Amino acid sequence: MRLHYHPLSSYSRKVAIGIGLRGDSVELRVLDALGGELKTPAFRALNPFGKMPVLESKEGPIYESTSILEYLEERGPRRLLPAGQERRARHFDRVGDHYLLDPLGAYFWDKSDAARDKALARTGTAWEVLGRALADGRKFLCGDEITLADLSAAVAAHIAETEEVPVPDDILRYQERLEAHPVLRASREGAAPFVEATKPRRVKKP
Ligand SMILES: N[C@@H](CCC(=O)N[C@@H](CS)C(=O)NCC(=O)O)C(=O)O
Repeated sequence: MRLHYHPLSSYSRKVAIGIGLRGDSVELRVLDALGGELKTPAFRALNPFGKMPVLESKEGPIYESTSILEYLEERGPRRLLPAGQERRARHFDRVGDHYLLDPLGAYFWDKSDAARDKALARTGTAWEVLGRALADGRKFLCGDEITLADLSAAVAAHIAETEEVPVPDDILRYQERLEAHPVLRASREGAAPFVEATKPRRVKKP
């Protein structure tokens, strides 16, 4: 299997982290995303929506980050959707995608006041929701192990930090617990040079 991804892309990072935690043998292929590869007919044949990541599997291309991870989990071993925790894990995965990664991803590229206001409002509520879910002292959203519930939040906390979007202290402590894991640390380190290099392209749109 081969994952077409980019170390800067938040949804790519979510899937690459999931694969790293699961220990799947998947070749990671870095797309020339900044050079326009997502718009090519060859890439559109893999994902008609032109978005990364995409997993090339023996059953054909699979896109949508959660669908890719569910595909891998269905084939075992169960690692990101532990028995008895599936509903909770899927719920926080949805919260993380819609209210953290999407608004932060938009603000990452478009530094308009509107994009910043939306990112602040959405992430502010999402951090409160996650804070309440962690308030019983659990290490991660589903307990002692990192699961699907935590992946978008982990990537989002890093993007919020790079884009100077406020993150509450309880979430910063959660982020520290997440990034103590070598797979999550490697994801941050892989993204960092691209975050820096793309800064001149990430400006307020006219
Ligand atoms: N819902 C999709 C979102 C994927 C997505 O938005 N990917 C971004 C990179 S993080 C992308 O490919 N953006 C390029 C574009 O929209 O042209 C998923 O979960 O995989």
